[in-house]
Amino acid sequence: MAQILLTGFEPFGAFATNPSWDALALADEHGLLDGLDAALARIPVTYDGAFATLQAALNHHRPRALLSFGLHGGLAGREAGVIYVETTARNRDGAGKADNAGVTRPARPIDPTAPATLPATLDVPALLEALQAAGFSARTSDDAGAYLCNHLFFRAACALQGQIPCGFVHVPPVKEMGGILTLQELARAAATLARAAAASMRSTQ
Ligand code: PCA
Repeated sequence: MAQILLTGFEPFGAFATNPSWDALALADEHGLLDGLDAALARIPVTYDGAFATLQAALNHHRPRALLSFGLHGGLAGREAGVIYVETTARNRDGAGKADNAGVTRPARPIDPTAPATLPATLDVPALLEALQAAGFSARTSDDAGAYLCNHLFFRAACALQGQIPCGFVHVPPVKEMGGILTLQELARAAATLARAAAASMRSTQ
C-alpha cells in the first residue's frame, strides 16, 4: 500500500517529451520523493489506455491518494511559467484532436450517467500554498480542457468518489520546449506537491 500514487503522461502530438512524467521520474531519481512512499505510473495518451493504466496502478499500489500531472502545452489561455492546480473535472470529451492511437472523441459526456462536474478532492488550497511558498508561480483552474488530461481526471474522480482523494495539476512546457522552467525546477515542484498532498491528508485524519 503506497501513501500516494503520482501519475504523468507520455509524449503526445507535437511534443517529443512530456515533462508531466519526466519531472516525476527525475524527482524520484534525485531522491526528492524519499520518505514519502510514493508510487509512480506513466499514463498513455489514449482514450482506451489512459484510465485502464491508471486503474491497474491503483489496484497494484492501493494508494491512499492520487495526484495526476499533465502538460498544459497547447491549452488555451495557459501561461508559460505557471503551474495550474485543477479544481474541477468536467464530464465531457471533444478536444477535436486525435489521441496517440489516432482516435478523436466527439464532443460528448464521458459518462452520461455521471454529474456534469466533479471537484478535486485533494486539498487544493494547500497544494497552491505549498507551490507558492516554494517560489513557484501557481494558480487554480476550473477547466482542464477536453482532451486526455480532463478525461483521466474525470474518470479518476468518478471512480474514486468516497474512496481516496484525487487531484490534477497541469504543468507548463520546460525550457527545452520553449518554456520558462527547467525540468529540475518542475521536479522540485512535483515533489513539493506530493509532500503537500500527503501532509494535507494527515492533517484531516
Ligand atoms: N496533456 C494533455 C494530455 C496529456 C498531457 O500531458 C492534456 O492537457 O489533455
